[in-house]
Amino acid sequence: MTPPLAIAEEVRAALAAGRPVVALETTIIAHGFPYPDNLELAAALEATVRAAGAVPATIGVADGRIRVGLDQPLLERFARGADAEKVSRRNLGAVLAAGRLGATTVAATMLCAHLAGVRVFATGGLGGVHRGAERTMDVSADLTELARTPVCVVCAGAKSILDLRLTLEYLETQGVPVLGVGTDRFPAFYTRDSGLPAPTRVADAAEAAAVASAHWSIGGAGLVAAVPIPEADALDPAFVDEVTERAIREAGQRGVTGSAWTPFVLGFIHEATGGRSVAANRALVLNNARVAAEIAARL
Ligand code: PSU
Ligand code: MN
Repeated sequence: MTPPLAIAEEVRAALAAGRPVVALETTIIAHGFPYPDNLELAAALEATVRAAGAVPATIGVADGRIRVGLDQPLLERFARGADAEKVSRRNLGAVLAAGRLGATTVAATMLCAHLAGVRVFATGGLGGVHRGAERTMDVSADLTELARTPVCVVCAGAKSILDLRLTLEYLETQGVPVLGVGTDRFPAFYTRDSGLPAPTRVADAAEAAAVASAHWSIGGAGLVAAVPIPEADALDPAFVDEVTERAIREAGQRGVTGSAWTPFVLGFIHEATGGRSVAANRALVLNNARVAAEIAARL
């Protein structure tokens, strides 16, 4: 059986010619940002990747196929996306078989990027080990995907809605390199420093690409290239902590668990902070797209 891949002509041509390609996910479009900001962001991300010399490949599932490179009508469907299902590795087959619309998470986007031959992927924040995971066993499939699929995920670290210390422990156990790009601190999405060290420091995109190549040469799988949010866009850590605590408490009181937990908490934070977290989120994703294009160009 071959996977039902539908690769856009521009992406196919770039891959065939060995030109740099950067994958982008659809969960942040469908569930991460409000409409129509999300549609504008999707276009801005693609433009940023192009400006940095790579071809964007936004990935999602529609009509029984994995779409690598989306046209405008399909981007619009994801952006309006109330009907888009959150797709990870576990339900990718089910969504394909039923022909439903699927917004791919980090895990599913990595899997699809790899099937298409794309090695670098830019996103906002990684999923991780949840607080209280020693009781709930809620560990994002993003982490196990990193352990099995050779794609470099460029992100701004992970949000402190997670247990970041355990997230780094888990990645270490799974043999996933975590690179701090231009930093020796592990970034925490809205803020530049989670209070934890980045396991490996690299100076820049070129050094990140060199580590990725070496890692893949020895049969390694995924890597995390963690890029701190630009200084000017970072939020105040005390403010982020306070809102995060409230968001988590609210999710607990409403009994939100499982795959619904992350979208609920992110949505709560966006509403509670007005435009501030959305603006920071937008800035960091765009920055990651640029760095991802630079890494892809060096590979
Ligand atoms: N973290 C964020 N923003 C996001 C996500 C995580 O800061 O948009 C999304 C990503 O698509 C990620 C998914 O892959 O949530 C993880 O969900 P879960 O925790 O259910 O594995
Ligand atoms: Mn989970």
